[in-house]
Amino acid sequence: MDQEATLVIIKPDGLKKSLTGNILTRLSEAKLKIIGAKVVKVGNDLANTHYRHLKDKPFFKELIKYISGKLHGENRVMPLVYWGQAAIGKVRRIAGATNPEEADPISIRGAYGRILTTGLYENVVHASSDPDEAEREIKLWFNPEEIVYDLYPAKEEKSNNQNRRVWQ
Ligand code: DAT
Ligand code: MG
Repeated sequence: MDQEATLVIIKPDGLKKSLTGNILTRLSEAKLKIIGAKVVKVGNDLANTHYRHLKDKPFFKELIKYISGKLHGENRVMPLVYWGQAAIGKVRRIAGATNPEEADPISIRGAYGRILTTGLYENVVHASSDPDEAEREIKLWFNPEEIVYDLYPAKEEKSNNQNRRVWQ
């Protein structure tokens, strides 16, 4: 299995419950490298683009409120890029199943997630599901210069008389 990158997002409930340290400790079991990390305020556009594949689901509106912090009064998430052998599968295993009640109790979602009365799964972390989604999501959440490896082709662009790198 090749080296690959995957996106993790610690969701607003993870930040509100001060779980950042616990989550990073659990993920460190995978022996992957963190090659990008930041704290981001999530607006509607970013939320909708990130979850665009779910826009026809009955829980979509609630999901957008959740990821953009409106359920927690906590408009912050922490995206991270992990890199290494079979990174996508390793992180998904440590994160646990989508439904926190079905997730292994020692997984992150099994230990810290819950189902809201609206039916939404509040499951603490996002983890990319496959290589195509990982690439789409990493390019959505990070600029090339925010990641320490050259993961995907990028190019110089001039904006406001300054050069910056953007994804090709
Ligand atoms: P995952 O986050 O495991 O990749 P997904 O991409 O299918 O799962 O869904 C994105 C998020 O939407 C998920 O983390 C929690 C919520 N969700 C998914 N399926 C749901 C369902 N059937 N009921 C309620 N919330 C759901
Ligand atoms: Mg998904």
